[in-house]
Amino acid sequence: MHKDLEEDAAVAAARVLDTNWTGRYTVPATGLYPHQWSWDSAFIAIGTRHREPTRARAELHTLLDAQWPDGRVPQIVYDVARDDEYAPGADFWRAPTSGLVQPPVHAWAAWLVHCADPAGSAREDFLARVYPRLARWHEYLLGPRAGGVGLPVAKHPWETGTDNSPLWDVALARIPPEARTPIRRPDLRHAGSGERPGSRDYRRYYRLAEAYRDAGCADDVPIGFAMVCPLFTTALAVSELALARMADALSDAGGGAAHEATAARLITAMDEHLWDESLGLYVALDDTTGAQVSRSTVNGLVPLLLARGPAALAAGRAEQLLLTLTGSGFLGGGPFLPSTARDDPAFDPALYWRGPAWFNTSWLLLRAVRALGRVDVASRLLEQFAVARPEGFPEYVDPDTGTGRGTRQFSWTAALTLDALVADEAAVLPDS
Ligand code: 9WN
Repeated sequence: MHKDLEEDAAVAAARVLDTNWTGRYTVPATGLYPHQWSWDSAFIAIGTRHREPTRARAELHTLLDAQWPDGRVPQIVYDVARDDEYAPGADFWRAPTSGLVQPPVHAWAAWLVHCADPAGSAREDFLARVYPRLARWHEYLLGPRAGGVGLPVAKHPWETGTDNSPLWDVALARIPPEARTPIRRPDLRHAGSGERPGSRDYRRYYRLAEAYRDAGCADDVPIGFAMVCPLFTTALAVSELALARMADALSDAGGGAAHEATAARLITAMDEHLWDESLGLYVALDDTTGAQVSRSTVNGLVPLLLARGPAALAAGRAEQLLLTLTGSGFLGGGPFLPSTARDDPAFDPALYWRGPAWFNTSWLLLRAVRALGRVDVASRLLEQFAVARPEGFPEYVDPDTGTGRGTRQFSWTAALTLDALVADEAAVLPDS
């Protein structure tokens, strides 16, 4: 991209983030998502750290302030004054936060935020404040949330962050499409119905959320949905490696080695249970049946982040992932990285996580290939960030045309565009 255009895009991205900043956190989008979302705030902090590191730290503190006593970091922290603008809301959960969670990218984000401004971080005691909370968050995922093979399970599609990915179809089909709660869809005021999950999906989403809520959000009560996801697992492994860096920086004797050992255990289990040789990527595992879900999605490419390092994928896996990433199902079949492979039967270029190219997943893969020195693949992925600004920082884009889809002025699109353009880190986790 031309230098002036890059600067323009960075200035425009910063404007989106400023508009969506509430004073304590950043909403994902002012209309569609008027509260604080868990993994959004992590991605937002990753972009914000370049301009406003104090604000990036505040973003993470605000989220962690909502941590539950059992360690979980909630999917949504509600602005109760705006409860009628998004559903389900605080009234549904009968609590100021959702009882669900989202992928644990937070410790990784916190480490990147720290590295962007070590002096400011030290002044605020940032690492010492967030480290114990992040460690407790991971203990929750590795304790009450551990499934049969020891990897954390998502108990609702919303917890995966990739809500209507075909990875969840079989498990979701077991949930009756009937909920007691009347379903409101304020989301359809802000995005086309062909770009959002359908009403049958929503009835199941509500049914599952009701079951979880009515069980007191206890994890020892089966509710019919428990899925192990390669993206979620990778986020946790990278975040464990980030905790190891933090432990070392805080001179927590033994902490670094323990977190590295946890990351290694997660990666070994993922290699053993989630690899699909015929698809050439990682897939989901249904913890209820023990069956793999052999669908080709971007979630299964994300483990490429773990290609190298103190704990890394089994030999040969990274090379196979790169072939799949550049093959016809993904970047070899069109300009942008689809959420669901082009050759998967569910592929739909407009429908949410069933085809559109999202910016967080492209950023995850960008970071992975940059760390491997694959500038050729990195420049392909950067093409998506070049359309972010002209398309109004959309939530996702058509993977063939780059046309914006979903809502606009979307915070993580802006934040990760900023990061993709200005960050020059060639490592998944910088040293300090
Ligand atoms: C449910 C906020 C969130 C993202 C998710 C994305 C979408 C919500 C929804 O928006 O999910 O959490 O209503 O569709 O799938 O990844 O965190 O941006």
